[in-house]
Amino acid sequence: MIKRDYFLKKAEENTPPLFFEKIFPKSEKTIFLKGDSVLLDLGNHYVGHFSFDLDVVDDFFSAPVKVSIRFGEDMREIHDDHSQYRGTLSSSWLQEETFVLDHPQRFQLPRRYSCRYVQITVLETRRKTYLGNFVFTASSSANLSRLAPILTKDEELKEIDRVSCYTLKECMQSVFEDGPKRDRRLWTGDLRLEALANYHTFQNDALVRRCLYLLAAGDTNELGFLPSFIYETPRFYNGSSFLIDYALLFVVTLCDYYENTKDLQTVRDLLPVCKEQLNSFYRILDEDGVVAPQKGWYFFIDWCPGLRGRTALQGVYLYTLKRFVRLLYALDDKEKDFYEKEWADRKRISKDRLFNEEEGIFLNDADDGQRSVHSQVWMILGEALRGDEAKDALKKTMNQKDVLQPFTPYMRHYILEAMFLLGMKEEAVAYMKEIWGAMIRSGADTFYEVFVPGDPDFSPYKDRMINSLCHAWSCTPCYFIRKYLT
Ligand code: RAM
Repeated sequence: MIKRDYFLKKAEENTPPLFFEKIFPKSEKTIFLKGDSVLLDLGNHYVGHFSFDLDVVDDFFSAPVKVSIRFGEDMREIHDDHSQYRGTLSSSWLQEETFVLDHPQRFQLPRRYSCRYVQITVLETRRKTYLGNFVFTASSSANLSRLAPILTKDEELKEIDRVSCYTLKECMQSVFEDGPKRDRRLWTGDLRLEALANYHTFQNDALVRRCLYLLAAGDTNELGFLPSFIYETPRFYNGSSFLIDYALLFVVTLCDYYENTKDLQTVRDLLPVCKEQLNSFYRILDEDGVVAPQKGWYFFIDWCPGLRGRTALQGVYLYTLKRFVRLLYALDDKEKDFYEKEWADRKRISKDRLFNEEEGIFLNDADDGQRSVHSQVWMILGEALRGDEAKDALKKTMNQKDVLQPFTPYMRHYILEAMFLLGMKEEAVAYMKEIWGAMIRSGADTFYEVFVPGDPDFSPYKDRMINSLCHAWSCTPCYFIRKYLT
């Protein structure tokens, strides 16, 4: 059997069952005339299908009934004027649909939605019209009974943990999705963080396994890197982005997976794919031993506008080597020494070439003299910088003017990871409260795709309406809290 078929078969075998929950929102209105509308509140964020009854009241419909239904992850999305949408992503992600219904019926909308609020507007009808028996059938592949109660006494952390777990649950469907509103698909960078949180919460190891096989089934690009996302419904299709940090994080995800499951078979199947990712990176080093710039969108790191990312990307490579060496030792793989030496050499070379001794931070011409938190964090995680020197570099850059700061909870996760690595527990707790706590204080039911304190309208896609308000990569406080703080 060719490799892709085998990987897809393994992915298929690990398809998770979905758990369903029915929500019956109360409606203050059931009889509608043209132009009437009602707002339903599900009481929390849910992902699933919506249905209702349409019926006559005192006379049969003399013409079809036209309804518009809008789903909002928060109330702003209910009030947004979609005609003003100017974002870079397709407006078809905006959750609003119009239907023309000919007869009385129970109507189930064909698509799945991600929302807390549902607004129904009758755009056209010539008779009194009944709309009622509203049901939202929510789905998730997270088994809530596996979630252990949390032991911390800190009420704010408890609340942050609750919303984190809930965010993860919403994104767990037939794959670990990035966001159930948008893009509703499996991305490697999101998967890595969801899988980490999952080991400490819902423990659906089969779902991680499925996602690893799905990504491994992808066709690599001309440099040998895996696609950063794939489509799986109704059939497998290769994603068209090849972000190098995400390709490396595939390797890290397998390392995490092994440490948490000890599933040797999956690791043996996917080890060659991992080696290919690292070897591909090695091939794109320049004469100084630093990753050479590539064509197009070749790294992600964060949605921070204008970010130069070669130092951070080099750090991701070091971090991946560190983790991979640990895995190879556990497997007693014959190439462990080779990768260990590469990690040691590359750390030294990276520090010599990219670190600015005078300022005590990573600052260099490879990134056009740009100062960023991102560079420090990834070099700390890769251990090119350690101990007090590492702490200083973080302190000199975090929350400093003229230094680029993270824009996504994804990048903020890696700040927390660096803080825990450096033993900065108190700072990490304060940071969780400052960022994730602030999202809750601003009314979040689930954690967001992007969060910039003081700038609620920021969007990497040039229009806030398209942002995802339930985004998997923001779910990891539950991982940190449960692993390090209880
Ligand atoms: C966005 C997605 C996803 C992320 C990529 C890089 O389109 O929301 O979460 O992994 O960008």
